[in-house]
Amino acid sequence: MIAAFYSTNDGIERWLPSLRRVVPEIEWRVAPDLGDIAEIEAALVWRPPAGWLASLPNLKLILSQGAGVDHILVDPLLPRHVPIIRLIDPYMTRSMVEYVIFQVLRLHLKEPDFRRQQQERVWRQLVPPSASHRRVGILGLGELGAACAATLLGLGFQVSGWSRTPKQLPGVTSYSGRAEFDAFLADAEILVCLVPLTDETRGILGQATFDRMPMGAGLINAGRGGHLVEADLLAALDSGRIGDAVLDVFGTEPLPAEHPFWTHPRIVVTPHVAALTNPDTAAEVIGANLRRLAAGDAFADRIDPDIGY
Ligand code: NDP
Ligand code: OXD
Repeated sequence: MIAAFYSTNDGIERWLPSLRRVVPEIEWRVAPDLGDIAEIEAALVWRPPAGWLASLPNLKLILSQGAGVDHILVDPLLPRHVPIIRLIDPYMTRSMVEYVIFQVLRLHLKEPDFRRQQQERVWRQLVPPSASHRRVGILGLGELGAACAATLLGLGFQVSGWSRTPKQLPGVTSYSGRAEFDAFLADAEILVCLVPLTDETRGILGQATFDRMPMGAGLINAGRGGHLVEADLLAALDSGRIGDAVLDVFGTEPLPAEHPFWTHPRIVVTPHVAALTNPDTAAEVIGANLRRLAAGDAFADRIDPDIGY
């Protein structure tokens, strides 16, 4: 079988050793040197240009190099009949859990305040509540959000979550749908965004949301830059509605050098590293779906392009 590779992030050399180890039977062709495009049956992609997937006439499977698929669905010429597979990799899930726990603990333990105090040589003992009195809200209780929720619970936090469809996760107070959004937000002293970017969730981190959160709440956005209304965050930080924000994803990446987020005293910027794809472990998951394609079996982790994730 022949598969194509396209990435705005990685060269194929980062992937080939792992892909060859897992699925040695696959021949990989890297855009733009695709040879006879009629031979290509699968494509492993990150942010393919509009129309690129549609140009492959016998494409039978689209594999995302990341967990999110917004970079594929944004293509107006997407061949929507071709199955699209997101990446669920336990390694990535673990990475996201580590990132979220680290950032929640930083906010919970008032590390940003101590950092600011240190700059002013101020010795003031601020006392955080115990974890059992800290309410953490997770937007999105899917693969990543549910894993973060479970670990936060293990640390003793009060955890709630919001999803599109109702969930029953032991120990997690679960809300779903727009009707329950305000109730969810009222409890989110630290809000973690882990929803996919869809028409429904674009701009969800904006003034209307911030106004419904407890005064001085913390915000962690590890979803997508498109979730955040940047001007609304700056206003919410100015007013104290949001105390501190941790941003891993941005509308424009890399974040432009002149962007105000870089120097804002209440914003921590990380360069989209919360859960980086690891080709070594990702190849196992991707290879399994390529083998299903060869065998004519049903795929795992297929997304619904009509819902957007
Ligand atoms: P999943 O598809 O497993 O989970 C998505 C969750 O969001 C589900 O609980 C879903 O609800 C919920 N959701 C989706 N739409 C809505 C909506 N309109 N209203 C309420 N809830 C909604 O995704 P993952 O957990 O695997 O990944 C989440 C996102 O994390 C990715 O799409 C990507 O953008 C981001 N990500 C960021 C990384 C980084 O390094 N910063 C790395 C990896 C991912 P339901 O359960 O009802 O379907
Ligand atoms: C992903 C990401 O979606 O890294 O995997 O953002």
